Amino acid sequence: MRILKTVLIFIFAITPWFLQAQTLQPKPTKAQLAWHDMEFYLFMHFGPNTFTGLEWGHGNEHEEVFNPASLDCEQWCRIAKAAGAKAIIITAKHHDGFCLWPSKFSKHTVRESKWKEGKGDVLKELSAACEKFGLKFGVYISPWDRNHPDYGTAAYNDVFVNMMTEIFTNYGPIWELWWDGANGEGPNGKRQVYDWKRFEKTVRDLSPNTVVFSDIGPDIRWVGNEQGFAGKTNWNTLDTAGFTRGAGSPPLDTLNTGNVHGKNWIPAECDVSIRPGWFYHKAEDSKVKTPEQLFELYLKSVGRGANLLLNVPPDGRGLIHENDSAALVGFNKLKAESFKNNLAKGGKGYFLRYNANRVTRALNDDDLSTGEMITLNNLQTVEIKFKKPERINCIILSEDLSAGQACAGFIAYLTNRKYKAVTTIKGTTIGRKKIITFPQTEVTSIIISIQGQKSSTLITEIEAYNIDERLIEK
Ligand code: FUL
Repeated sequence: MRILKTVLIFIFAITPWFLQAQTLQPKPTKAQLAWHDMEFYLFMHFGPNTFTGLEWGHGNEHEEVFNPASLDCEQWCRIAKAAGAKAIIITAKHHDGFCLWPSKFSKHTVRESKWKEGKGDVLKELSAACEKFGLKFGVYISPWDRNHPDYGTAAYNDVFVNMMTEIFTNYGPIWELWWDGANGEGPNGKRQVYDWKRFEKTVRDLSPNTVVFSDIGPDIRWVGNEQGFAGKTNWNTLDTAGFTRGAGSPPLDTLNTGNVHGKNWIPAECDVSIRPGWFYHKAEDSKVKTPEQLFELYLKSVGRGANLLLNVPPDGRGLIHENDSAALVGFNKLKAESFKNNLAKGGKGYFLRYNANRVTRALNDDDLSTGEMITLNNLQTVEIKFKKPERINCIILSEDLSAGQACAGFIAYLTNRKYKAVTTIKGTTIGRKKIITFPQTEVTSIIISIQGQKSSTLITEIEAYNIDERLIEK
């Protein structure tokens, strides 16, 4: 026994630190890994505020105000598809407490409204439409409730658990659940002490594959701002010990960048609205973000290894406004045109493993499950060698995350025919996707060198593009 112990200690002592780190690194669950591939999806804020012009309803709005006479969830889904989005997350209940489904645990719901004579159910219509259109369905439910008479007492925790149970039972599968951290006063002036442990257990028991978002996860974290950008350094790992949801969450810049040695895998999601407000307001019809602005958001979220949750609030008719749909379609077109012609593919270039001086196909095969492992050593580089000089202004790198996030620093050398670096780009994390844009340069090769890492980096894909100069990140 003692000999075995000595041998184990010896093996541990001679194991390089990066391999030790590798075994200890937090890794994504299967559901989280699949979440990373979702990239871009829509948020929909919808409820009494859509009709009253408020952002935070008081909770005492008459149910009759909610009357989306032409509601058409299939129109929402058609537009989501045309935008290139992969899911829709809806505010089933915002802070005003109004439920978009006829909950048995509230008297402030669609059932009390005049819409469809009280027989309507937005969650039913939207979950069915999402299924029909091949979109994933997610639900935002605010624990803060400015209407419910039990809010501020222990009984409200039962109400909240019961409401979630209704949602998971009647409208599942729920792909993502969104918990807002806000905790204000209820109708009786009291604040609620949320039983988060119980809430989490309820979701895990009812639907273990649902990914749960909040300021600090457990599965997905808030990115620390509502402008839609992740940190240029963006770790998928976060320390949550000692922090709570809402006011007690980690500092905003920590949420923005994550913690390099964070103990938990909790990647960032960027929530941002296509309009100034979260809910639809007629006065904002002329303030919808342009396709170019949406493209910039894409670069600053998905292009920094996070996901983009773009809010597109339906209007009082129950439809997505024409201005919003035009912007979304325009954005998708810009994206498709920008990334149509990967210059690292199609015989235009080939990849070399520099130190091994061999050609590899793993980096331009559109297959994120194949790649090249790079250990920390300046000679360990990969190179795209173009057959003739190419003009480029955008590179995309991808890293395999299944064993954790490794790369902490990289350099891309863009060189000319004489292997002189004409442009040198330094970066930190790569993560699921790193989109780097720069002024157009004519290059003969791109050499990627890893400068720092937590464990060996498995690069899975390198792409090179020449996008419209106006779209380059400012
Ligand atoms: C915040 C809320 O207070 C806003 O109304 C909105 O729902 C946003 C997504 O989250 O915490």
